[in-house]
Amino acid sequence: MSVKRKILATNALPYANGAPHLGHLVGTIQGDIWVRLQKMLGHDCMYICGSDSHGTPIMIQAEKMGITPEALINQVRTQQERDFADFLVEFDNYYTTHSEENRELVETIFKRHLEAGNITKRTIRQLFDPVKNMFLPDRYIKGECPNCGAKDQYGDNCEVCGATYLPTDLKNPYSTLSGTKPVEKESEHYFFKLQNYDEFLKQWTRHGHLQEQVTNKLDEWFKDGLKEWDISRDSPYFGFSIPGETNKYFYVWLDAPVGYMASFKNLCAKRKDINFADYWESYDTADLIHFIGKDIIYFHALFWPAMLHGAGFRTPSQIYVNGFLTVDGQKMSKSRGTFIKARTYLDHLQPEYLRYYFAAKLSDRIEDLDINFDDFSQRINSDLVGKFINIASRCASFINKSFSGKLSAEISEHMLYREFAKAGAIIADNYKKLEYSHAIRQIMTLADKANQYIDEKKPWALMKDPGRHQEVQDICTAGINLFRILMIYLKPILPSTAKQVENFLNIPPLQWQDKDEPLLGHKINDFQPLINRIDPKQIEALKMAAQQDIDKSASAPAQAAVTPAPAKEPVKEPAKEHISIDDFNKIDLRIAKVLEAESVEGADKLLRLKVDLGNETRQIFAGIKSAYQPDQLVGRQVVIVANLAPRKMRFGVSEGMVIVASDGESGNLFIVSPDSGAEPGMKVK
Ligand code: B3M
Ligand code: ZN
Repeated sequence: MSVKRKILATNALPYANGAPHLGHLVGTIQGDIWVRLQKMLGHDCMYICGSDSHGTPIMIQAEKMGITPEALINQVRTQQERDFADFLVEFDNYYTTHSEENRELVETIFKRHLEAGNITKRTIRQLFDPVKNMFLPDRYIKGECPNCGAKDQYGDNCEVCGATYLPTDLKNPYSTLSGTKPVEKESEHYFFKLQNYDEFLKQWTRHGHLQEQVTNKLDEWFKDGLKEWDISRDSPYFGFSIPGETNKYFYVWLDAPVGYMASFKNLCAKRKDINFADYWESYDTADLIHFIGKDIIYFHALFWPAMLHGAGFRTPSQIYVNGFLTVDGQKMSKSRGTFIKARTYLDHLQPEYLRYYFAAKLSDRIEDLDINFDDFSQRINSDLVGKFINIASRCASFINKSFSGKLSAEISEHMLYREFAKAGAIIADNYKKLEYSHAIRQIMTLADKANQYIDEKKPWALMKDPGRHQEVQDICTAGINLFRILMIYLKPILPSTAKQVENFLNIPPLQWQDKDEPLLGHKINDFQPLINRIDPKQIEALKMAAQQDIDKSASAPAQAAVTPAPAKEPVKEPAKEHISIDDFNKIDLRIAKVLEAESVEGADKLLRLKVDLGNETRQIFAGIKSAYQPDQLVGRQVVIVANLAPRKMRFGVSEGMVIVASDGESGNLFIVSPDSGAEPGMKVK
């Protein structure tokens, strides 16, 4: 084995204002697989996390629930810990940023930067809610878009026309907390002079600590120039107060990453064999690895190394960035019915299914990861049950029944065994590089080979000939040993199945290097089915439960209501009435290009379309099957109503409507298309 390394890995700290959802699991599982691999290779690797417990949203959420922020963050932390553990994510410590360790570390870092002249103070003007008596973060201010006049737009950009602006530019602004008109008010803030680290960061970000895509993203930011960072907030705020100040707090994002250090410090107090300085004060003794989502690159790849370096701590060895989770090609969102809580999933499906599915799709690129439940079931049933587990179940029964559980004393298939064992180097390498999907592909190719081997040898046929029983034992011994190697390779992803296999094989916990020595002359236990097929009913039940969760929370003001399925009867022509131009302007008609079209099982009138809307794709269920073959539509441009409220149908969510001409009676339909030259996303008016 290579030299034993000390590694500290962290996962982004989820906010303590809500239950974990499937999106949180992409990073936690990605990190967990990586850490488990390192442990299996014999390295001394720890995985740290905790709740991000400060900030305005947590304060507001607690207020809404009528409890203290402390009570809220404790409650959520317990749930986070339980949910992650049940997804077999093994954190060595799950702590909180609202801790004494964190306060001390944040104060130390702040003081060192203050002394070094990296922090300045100046007065700024901000919007203030005179009723709530507090300054308003941008997300709590809404108003009319200064560009197009659309109502109820957030303080930073308009969802209707896409314009970006400052909250102070909004027309008729109001506080979403009290509904009153905010006033401008002055206050003194602390700023971290990030630009002092321009040279340092340009160097650091180009020295192999980041994925290439991240480095490129950062180059754009460097081009824009690094700016001072506002690190203070006024009271009322839930956070750490700034020493020497009254009513001023550190901004949550200042203390959040320090929470990694605090969580580790807390672990050091519990475990006497590790030492804080080895991991945070020197570059030679350990590696420091952060797993984060793509939305928090700025904080981790710019602010964080600057904060650490300037305060005399080491900078990270590596930051690994992952994309977002989408469900059936859609952003996870309550209004689309694609929001799934971690716990709701666990109520219906095994955690390892999701771990495997994520692994099968993860690479080191920062792409969004889509979960499509048909594909999900198909993957699990075909790979894990049909290929992998099948090897053991085909061989075990012979060994158990006819050879009293005893494996042969020698391996008859040296070549095949060596081939399997040799593949371990490249598979481990793919895990280390986060190319999990490559690793899975290699493992499944081997699984196919093992099944082919058994198919060719036909032990069930040989068993009928009493003179050939030794051969049967040898074939099944080889089969079980190939299975054992595959289990080693899958163990970082399937730790619970691995435990069952260790029981079945009657062996101590599998390590990576165990692949090199076959298990021979050894007594194994009875085989129990280890992974079950997914029944479509389980998926249905999960989807229903997720929808129920959404309905339950639908009373919350920020959620868009889910509109009911459309009436089946053709709509009768209403009496003609004039509408105003404003009425007409409410309808957002857009050019869209059909990317995919297919029939919908169980619906004789509908086609499912995937359309390109310029900067997004949408799914639309259109009642045009009587007039069009799916293939006729692909590539065609159509006109759609782009701002129709999403409709949840039995088959999925429809996010728009295709405009057709029809006489209303004959059933003849004619899609309305633009002249050539039009582009997807163009407005139709
Ligand atoms: N809580 C945002 C997030 O959950 C933030 C991460 C902090 S990591 C130090 O993605
Ligand atoms: Zn606008």
